[in-house]
Amino acid sequence: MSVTIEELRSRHPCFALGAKNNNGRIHLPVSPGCNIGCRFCKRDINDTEERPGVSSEIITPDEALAAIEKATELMPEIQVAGVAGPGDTLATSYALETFRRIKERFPNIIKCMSTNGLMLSELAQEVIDAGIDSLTVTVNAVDPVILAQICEFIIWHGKSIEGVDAAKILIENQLEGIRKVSAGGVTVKVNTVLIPEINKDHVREVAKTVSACGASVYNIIPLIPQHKLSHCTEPSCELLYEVRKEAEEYIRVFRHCARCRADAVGLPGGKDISKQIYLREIKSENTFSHG
Ligand code: CLF
Ligand code: SF4
Repeated sequence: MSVTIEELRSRHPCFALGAKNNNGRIHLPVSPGCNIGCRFCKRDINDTEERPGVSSEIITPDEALAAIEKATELMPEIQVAGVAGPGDTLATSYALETFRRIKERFPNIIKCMSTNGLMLSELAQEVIDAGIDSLTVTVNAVDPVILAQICEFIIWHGKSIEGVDAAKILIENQLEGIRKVSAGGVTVKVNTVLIPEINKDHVREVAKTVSACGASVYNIIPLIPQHKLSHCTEPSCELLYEVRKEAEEYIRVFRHCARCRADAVGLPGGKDISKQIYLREIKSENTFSHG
């Protein structure tokens, strides 16, 4: 049984819908590869896929369990174990394997996973069976023409697809996946990266659509302009306030996002003990879209 949204609100730092609840999370960087190409993300997907030797940047499921043990001893406020990258959690099998083992070994830890959702519809039952309590899906647009400006390509069953065709497949799988896992009792949060030049007038539509599919919490993350979207601007506080207000007509909005790294350990936006837990800092770019 997944934990209820009420319990998440009091124990999970990313589901505190009013004031912060001062609980912590450990991110387990077990997921190396990705299967889509977001234009704001600097990871070189093909390099990653062709060189599985990049494992020095990630940890194994065994190391993940040891990391939880150590982190919860050092910092009892840590209530949540999350996998948020550095790649996509459903592009490889490591995240689900890690969660199945956490379920056995640490039954009280909240299991949180975040994904781009490309594989979510196909793997929905496995996500439910792994005992995921909270799942975040990053949905940057529900209109393929808008999404094609944000996501360059997808790797779909071994085939690279680009543009609007890719965006259509991604949106279909995200929404169908959200429907299936929410029906299976998993609490779903949706993240949208707010890109003023591309999706600021579309946030309302995303909030309305994902809410109708079963998502219960929404998080709007300001773009960090980089890579192929370095010409775009970082949203102002006023714009962020406005779009949150629009989204709130349809879904509850989370406001304390700290745009965490995939190896963060501690309180989001507060004390971080990742250097005491992980020997190497992972060499990934900012994974803010994955929270
Ligand atoms: Fe991590 Fe994300 Fe789970 Fe939180 S982060 S996988 S839901 S435990 Fe939280 Fe960090 Fe924002 Fe994410 S503050 S980037 S929303
Ligand atoms: Fe993949 Fe996440 Fe980067 Fe997008 S932001 S390309 S989903 S790793």
